[in-house]
Amino acid sequence: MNEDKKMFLLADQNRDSQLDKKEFLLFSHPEEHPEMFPLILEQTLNEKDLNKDSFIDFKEYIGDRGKDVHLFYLFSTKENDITRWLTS
Ligand SMILES: [Ca+2]
Ligand SMILES: [Ca+2]
Repeated sequence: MNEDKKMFLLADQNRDSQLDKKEFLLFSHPEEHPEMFPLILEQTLNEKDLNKDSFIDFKEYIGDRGKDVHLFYLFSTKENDITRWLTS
């Protein structure tokens, strides 16, 4: 099942296969509705968890964004704990 279909089914709270106004808001702005959070979380995990171990580690979290600027920044800070964590 694709992601939009899952989102649609979860938003369709009375299961009539149509979205009324309230349900459409759930579908179009899921991040504003707590009942949609489990699905957002699942989708975000799937997307970010590159090695599929069900955890998002820091490298997965920063992903492509962190390759240059962010890594340089992190390694050049005095936050030794973060540096150790990244390199371990
Ligand atoms: Ca409905
Ligand atoms: Ca992972």
